[in-house]
Amino acid sequence: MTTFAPGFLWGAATSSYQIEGAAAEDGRLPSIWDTFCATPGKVDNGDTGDVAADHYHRYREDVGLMAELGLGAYRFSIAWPRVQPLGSGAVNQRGLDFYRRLVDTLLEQDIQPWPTLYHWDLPQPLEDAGGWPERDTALRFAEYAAIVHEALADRVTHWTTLNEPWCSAFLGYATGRHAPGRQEPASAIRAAHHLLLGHGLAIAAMPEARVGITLNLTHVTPMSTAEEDVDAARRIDGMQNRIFLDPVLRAAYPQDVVEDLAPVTGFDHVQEGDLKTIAAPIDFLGVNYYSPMLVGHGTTSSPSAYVGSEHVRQHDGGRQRTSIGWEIDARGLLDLLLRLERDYPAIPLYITENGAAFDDEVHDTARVAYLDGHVRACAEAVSRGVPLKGYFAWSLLDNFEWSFGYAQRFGIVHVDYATQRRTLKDSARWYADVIRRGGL
Ligand code: PNW
Repeated sequence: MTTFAPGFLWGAATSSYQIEGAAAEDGRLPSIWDTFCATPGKVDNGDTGDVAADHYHRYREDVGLMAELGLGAYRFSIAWPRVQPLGSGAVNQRGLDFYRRLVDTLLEQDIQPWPTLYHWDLPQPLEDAGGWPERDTALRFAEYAAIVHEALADRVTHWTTLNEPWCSAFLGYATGRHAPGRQEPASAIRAAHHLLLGHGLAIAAMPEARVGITLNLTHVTPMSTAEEDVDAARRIDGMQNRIFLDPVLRAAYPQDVVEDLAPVTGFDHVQEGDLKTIAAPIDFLGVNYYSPMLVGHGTTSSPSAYVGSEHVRQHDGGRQRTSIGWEIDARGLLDLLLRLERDYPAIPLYITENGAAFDDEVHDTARVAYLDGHVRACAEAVSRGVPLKGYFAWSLLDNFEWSFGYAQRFGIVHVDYATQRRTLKDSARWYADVIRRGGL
């Protein structure tokens, strides 16, 4: 049997726009995702988050499910456009009240609330003013963080500033696959910086909070030992992992990344003191891992998410894929965790997302196998000295999977969107068992 230390934290994760619905209720105004979904051709099937899993009205039932599974923690995100509908200025108490009710309901069940302040729902007026490529957005984010922190600091201990700034910056402003759907490579680099700056300023605005940031990191391997393939892997590692890890944990952008980006930007948007702000001490690093990357020299479909490294091609590793098309490789998670401990030692790590999209309604054997393999990789990492403190499955519920709409299902709990009926999948029962036994 593979067991984890008694304090190991077992959780599940969701995000506001993906589950809440109630898009126009209690004073919430549009975010960039409402606008994006309303733009024809952006989201499969024309799906939107207007109703989603209706969690805004069903949160009590959903917390009940969490209790049934024995979750120690629940990672969710707070919708900025509920709390500050215009992105600045007036605070909407009804929006804050929803999160107070949710947090209280979690605490009644002894489930630790793990809020994330930003999981991609930027208030539309801030995008109208230029969005993340503008420095002012970082200042607005810190103001919003202070508001939420003040409202919930008495009941929340662990705070996450951002979820996956890579997606916000590079899918939002380079490929345009995510909201706001812009295709401006140089803006994406500015967006990445202002997201990081927002993270640092938010920490300063939340005195005495235990804080972290969640990054979507991966293990990158070159196709061959040929110099140009090895260089391709270095570049992708730079643009996926180190461009966020180094500023946060080493107070500097990686020199090779700065050089690769020289044709795109001179980094003149970086002001004196920014890196010091960004490198404010954090208490944990959240790691979202789904799939590894095998890369080589070549060309990608343009526009690439890897700004400045367009001559890189992703290769097929020959492994099984989930329904969303991502290759399954738990070894990649182990390699990633070992690498983080080697290159960025001592920072406590949490897997804040890991999971798989499959179609099976309830008897989701493939998802059980995916989760089992990845939880085993976590155990192996811990046994090899990685300071991994917890694991959150993505996702508690089937939900709005961004540009794929409702077609891709990541939940361990099935949602029938016609009736909003929740049904535990086999993976949820398997997970409850893992939690109860403290291992596999
Ligand atoms: C993450 N990509 O998103 C998010 O944090 C979740 O909201 C999401 O549901 C989950 O992973 C599954 O997709 C990603 O294209 C979306 O590389 C897209 C990518 C990566 C992560």
